[in-house]
Amino acid sequence: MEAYLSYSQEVMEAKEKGLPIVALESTIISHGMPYPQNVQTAREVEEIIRENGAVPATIAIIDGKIKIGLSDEELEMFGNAQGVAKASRRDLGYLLATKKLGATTVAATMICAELAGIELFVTGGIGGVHRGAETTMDVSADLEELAMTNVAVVCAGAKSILDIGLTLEYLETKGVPVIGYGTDMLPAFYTRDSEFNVNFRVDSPEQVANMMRAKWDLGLRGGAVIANPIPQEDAMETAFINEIIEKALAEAEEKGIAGKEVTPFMLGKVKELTEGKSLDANIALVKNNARIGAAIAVALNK
Ligand code: PSU
Ligand code: MN
Repeated sequence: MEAYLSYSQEVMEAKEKGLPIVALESTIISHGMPYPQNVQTAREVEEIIRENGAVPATIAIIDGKIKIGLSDEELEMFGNAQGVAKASRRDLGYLLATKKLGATTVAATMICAELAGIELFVTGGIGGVHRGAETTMDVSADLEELAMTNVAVVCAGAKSILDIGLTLEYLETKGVPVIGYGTDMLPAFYTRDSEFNVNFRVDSPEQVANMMRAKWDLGLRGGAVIANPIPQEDAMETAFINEIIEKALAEAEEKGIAGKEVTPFMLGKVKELTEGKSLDANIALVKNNARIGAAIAVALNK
């Protein structure tokens, strides 16, 4: 297994010294944001993690290896490359064997983080149960991964391009705790609130760390969703963003977008319809998550 893993210098040293490490995904870089904001954001997020006492490990599939931590050149190449495959659980073997570029989703990043011994992962939004999933069966592999892989995921909640209620039901069935960081309400990515409550509210990094430790000490497999609301000043107006999401969903349906294309299509469409405002919100919330995630990684490391 170690033959497939390739650590950056920084992450290797952090492992040797037993420093807290935060995993970061790469689908957000290749499919979630346009170049060059993607690379710039990735760099800034890494820097925020360092400033908050942890070591960032951006994960991607490059040249037949699972890279745990990217060099600056690799990040630049990856963020600007054409035809990078979106890599979830099912894609890992193929992409490694064919030495193609792969951008790890939440599911694949969790798998790679666990292989590398990293317990905490920061991202923007997780995949979930899509609206209309009762007929399309479009349920993100992220949810299954949360059920079985021991990595805690800090995100800004579930986006309302998804069916948030069904996503919560699925997570409940699979025994995945949904934790509100400083909130009782599940945040909906662009907005601080949704119509749904979280399972548990926690107000400090130590509480999150203690909860994860207790779960894992018991041998209970799986991760947790740690939902951290977007900062007030960066949040979008609920009615405005919902209207845009409805439009984007209608267009996706009309065009017959399906499978792994759905989420990237929706993100791109929402950005277009908000004239870039959704991208600004996305960048702000990821940075906010990086701050909290680093603090949780530090607490988990104690
Ligand atoms: N949500 C976002 N930005 C993203 C994604 C989701 O706001 O970039 C990406 C993540 O990598 C997530 C993936 O794991 O989309 C989910 O894709 P799917 O729904 O096809 O499982
Ligand atoms: Mn899907």
